[in-house]
Amino acid sequence: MCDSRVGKPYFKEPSCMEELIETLNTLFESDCVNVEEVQSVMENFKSKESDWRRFAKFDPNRYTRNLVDEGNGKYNLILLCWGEGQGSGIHSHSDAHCFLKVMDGTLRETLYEWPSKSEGRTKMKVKKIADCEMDQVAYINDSYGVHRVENTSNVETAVSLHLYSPPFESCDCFDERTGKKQSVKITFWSKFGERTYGVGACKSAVYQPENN
Ligand code: 2CO
Ligand code: FE2
Repeated sequence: MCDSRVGKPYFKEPSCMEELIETLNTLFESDCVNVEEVQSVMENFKSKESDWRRFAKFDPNRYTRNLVDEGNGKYNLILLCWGEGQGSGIHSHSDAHCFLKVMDGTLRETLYEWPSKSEGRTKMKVKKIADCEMDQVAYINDSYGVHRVENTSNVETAVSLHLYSPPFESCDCFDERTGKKQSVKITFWSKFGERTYGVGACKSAVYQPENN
């Protein structure tokens, strides 16, 4: 991971999803991810429903993951749609960078410490709880801990845009009561605005093994 770059170019505010993707593609040409720079580009992209509507698919039972762009193989850009009260299980991020921008509603992030060596027996410890409002960008990687994300509202849905780099296909999920972990395969509810079908495709909310 690299944090600084000499002579870093100035990126103007992306005015639409296409411009955001263009800028991200430029940023990820280098193998050296500048976290602050990506975060600032995503923050400067102001949420307009017209930009994300065609990717926004809700499921009454669980949150959905909808692929927006594959970032030339360097990252996945995914729109997550959270119905009222829906949330993820506690999960890690497979050594990837994870940026989460709220496009609509509010999301609560609960950060936990990694389970101790005596995993499987101890209740997981909460490190921090933070609410993320529209247009804010949160960041996590495995060195921060593991987290759960929830739409705690019972009356409003929420939508968020996530960038994962490098893209990953599975992660670990944790049982809050014991810290016991389980590997979970990640799937998409839709790709590029089209519903995905096939084995596993409909199990789109990946991180809720307790509910599967
Ligand atoms: N990582 C979860 C997912 O991709 C969402 S929580 O934000 O990182 O389903
Ligand atoms: Fe996550």
